[in-house]
Amino acid sequence: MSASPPGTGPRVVALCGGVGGARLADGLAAALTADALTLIVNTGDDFEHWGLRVAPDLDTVMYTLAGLAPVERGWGLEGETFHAHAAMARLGAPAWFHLGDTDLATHLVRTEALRQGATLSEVTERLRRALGVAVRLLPMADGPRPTTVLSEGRTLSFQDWLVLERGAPPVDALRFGGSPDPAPGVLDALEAADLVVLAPSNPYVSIDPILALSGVQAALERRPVVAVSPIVSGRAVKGPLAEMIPRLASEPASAGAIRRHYGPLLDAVVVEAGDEGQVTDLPVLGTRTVMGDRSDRARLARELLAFATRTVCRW
Ligand code: FO1
Repeated sequence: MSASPPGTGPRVVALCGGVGGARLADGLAAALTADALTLIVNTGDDFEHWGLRVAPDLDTVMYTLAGLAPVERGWGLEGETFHAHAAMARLGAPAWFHLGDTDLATHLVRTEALRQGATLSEVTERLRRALGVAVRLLPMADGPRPTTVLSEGRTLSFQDWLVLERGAPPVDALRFGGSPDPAPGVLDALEAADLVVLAPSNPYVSIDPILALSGVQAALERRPVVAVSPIVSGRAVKGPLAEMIPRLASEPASAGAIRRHYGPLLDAVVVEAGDEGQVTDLPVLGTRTVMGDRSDRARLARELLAFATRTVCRW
């Protein structure tokens, strides 16, 4: 059943975080009109650094859609300089996390707006408009929901685990702190969606924090949901996911493990060409899922939308 009134076109919501999620979001933004797409972004990675509120996944998605993200490095801005970082290090400030000179402006504006009483949703709206991003970008929640990693008896904050300790400590379990409501617009967007896309982000640390918010899973159960596997031929495109799966799911990393992770939420799956045989119980599209430039991201998004139309959506 379609949630869109006849003639209005499909409404798509994508859940995302990290580089893979940002790149698919960029492709969807190219393939759909701006009012047809809503992005719901993980904020479990958010933390305070140098007294500033940093929201890595929101910024990665925002910079990618603004065409400002670097091609190689998975975070920050293209052509960035790090003079302020060097100056901070000289003064003895922690230097393990790099805030670039231009990126700093985002954190300063966000921190000041929050200090003056704005919500994260409000300041995100302001930032994305200022950077010319036409698509609606929603933080998953306005209130704090920090992800922590349990590893061999230690509890690590997310960025300590991923950046300071380079994702090396084995992950025994993850905890999502706080109990904020989903941000304004999140549940409404999901209820109105003709299709929900789970981007090729790390399911444990990027998508699960969104799914665990009150009402999100129930809303998804009523909508067609397609996931894009972040595991390609048994390996993660980026980050520590391939090492996390055997430890957390007791099976080798594979597109099949991703499908099983999401369980009954999924209606269809997109995997790397050659990995199709790993998913046997749902419609599968095998294609090139490792995204390069913007036209390649749009190509994957168009293929995903056509596949969803053929298999799980009627619009
Ligand atoms: N990741 C790193 O590995 N090292 C960094 O110094 C670093 C700085 C950074 C600054 C701003 C930002 O938005 C992201 C940044 N990231 C950095 C990436 C980020 O910590 C993670 O990739 C995400 O949290 C995972 O989705």
